[in-house]
Amino acid sequence: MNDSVDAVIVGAGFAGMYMLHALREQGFTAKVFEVADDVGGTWYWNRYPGARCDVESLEYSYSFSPELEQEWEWTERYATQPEILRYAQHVADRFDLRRDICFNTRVKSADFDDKATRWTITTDDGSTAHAQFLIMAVGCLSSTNLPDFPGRDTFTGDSYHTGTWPHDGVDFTGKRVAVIGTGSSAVQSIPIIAKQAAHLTVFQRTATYAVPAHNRPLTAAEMAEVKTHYRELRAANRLTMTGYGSRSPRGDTNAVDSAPAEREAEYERRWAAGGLSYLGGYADLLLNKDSNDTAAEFIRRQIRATVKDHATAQLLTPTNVVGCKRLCVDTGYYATFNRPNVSLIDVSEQPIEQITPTGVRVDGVDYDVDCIVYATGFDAMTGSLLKINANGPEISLQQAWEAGPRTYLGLAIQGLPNMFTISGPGSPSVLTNMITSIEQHVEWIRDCVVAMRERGMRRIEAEEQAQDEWVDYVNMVANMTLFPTCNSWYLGANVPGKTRVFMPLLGFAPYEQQCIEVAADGYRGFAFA
Ligand code: N01
Repeated sequence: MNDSVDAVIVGAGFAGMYMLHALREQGFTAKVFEVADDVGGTWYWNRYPGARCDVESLEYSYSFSPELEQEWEWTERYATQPEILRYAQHVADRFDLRRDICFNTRVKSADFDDKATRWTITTDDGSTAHAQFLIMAVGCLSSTNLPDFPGRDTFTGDSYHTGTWPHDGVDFTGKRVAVIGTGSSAVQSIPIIAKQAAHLTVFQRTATYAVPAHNRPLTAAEMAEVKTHYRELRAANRLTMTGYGSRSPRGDTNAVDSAPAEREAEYERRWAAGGLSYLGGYADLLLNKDSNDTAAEFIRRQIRATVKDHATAQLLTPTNVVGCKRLCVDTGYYATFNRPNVSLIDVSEQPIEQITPTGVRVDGVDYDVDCIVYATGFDAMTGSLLKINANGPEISLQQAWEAGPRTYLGLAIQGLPNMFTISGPGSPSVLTNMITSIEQHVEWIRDCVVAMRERGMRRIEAEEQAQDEWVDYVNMVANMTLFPTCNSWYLGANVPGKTRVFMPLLGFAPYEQQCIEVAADGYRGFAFA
């Protein structure tokens, strides 16, 4: 492969793959570096039992190629990890992407040479590549968070993290298993692990809201219906706040203004339909605590009605704002705690004291197990970016983000010229259908570099004032909502020592419009040379 290209892309997940394709289509040369030995990003790594996407498969898929859309057959309402990985592999083959992807290669550092207007990218095997543009497609949830529990390395059994699961799978049959964490990864894996294990002990720091998936096979008729109207569906999704779910539109009235019986019927309807659209019942669910309480209380009642043991039900019942941590989508999560081989340990007041050679110690009590599953999430949105030692002419990424991430549009960072971040902090990314957000970013970056080429410009950098205003805007929007009220990974609160900043921007459709306007206004807020 040529070591000098127009663009180096870091990561071969859905963002990196489409970025490569989009640049190639415009006649640019590009090279992708990927740590894994295949494409897929998140869906390459997260192979834990029960892993599947909680955005419906007909929507969690690329829209850029109508042919791809028509030929790919999803089998279930929510696709499993293996099926999504097969889809990513199919895309790589179909668009002949692999010839420009260096697998098994980690980017260690990147240095911008202002005179030459190009980046030198150094990888872990010591080789270098040169590129005018550096495009970070590293994923928002790809740097695992493994808490530094005292004694963690002394455990003599097997340990796993849901985000780096063994490729051959794990058979828990007859084993005593600990799962630490109760976020989405745990909610999906716990019911399956519980069926295999001799005993499962779940260590919960914060109780979780989960709505039923009601997953099922897709019928030929519904596939045909969507495929006939795919363009309209994609366009309608891009007009939503989340980039998906237009088939189950968000209510435009406020929960506080609705009669209790009406609200109950609406929550029942959405609960029966299943999935994340539960939170779309009313316009103000994440704006008004009283409204949120009505939606939260409905779920709490479902938990109490499902879980037979009163004390366990109490422990499993969340008290925080529903949706301010990512809502989970489950298949039998709460009911799993009715099994005689499952116990729940509260670590909210007394944190995990120690991992011992034989298990987990909490409040002086030892829980001996054969395996520990860390379902403890990710250093989200910034973790993977900050692992790369990226140096602009005067400032490094680490310095620029010392007090938390700062970007312009979530796409660019002042001080790091000719570098773009796909679904970076300050853009809607993790609050949306990731593929919709990825496509929007890829297309914006593609159009931007095409415009630069047409105008004979080689250097682009976010202006400080535009970035400052953007950061203020992202914060202002977040502060209008209930999102900052709980310790979520959106705020970096799950990683000890991480600066507490609400990282994503709410609202896909208004954001896309802002990006369009910035471009139409001659890329307002960017300096060119
Ligand atoms: O991670 P999480 P995840 N001691 O951060 C607990 C996406 N995703 O991998 O809540 C004890 O949500 C932590 O406790 P607390 C989705 O966007 C999507 O499950 O911080 N416990 C929490 O319970 C999701 O939101 C899908 O108090 C500790 C858990 O570990 C995101 O990925 C599937 C602890 C971590 O939960 C991340 O989900 C899976 C400690 N020291 C994931 N540290 C679908 O599409 C952390 N915890 C369905």
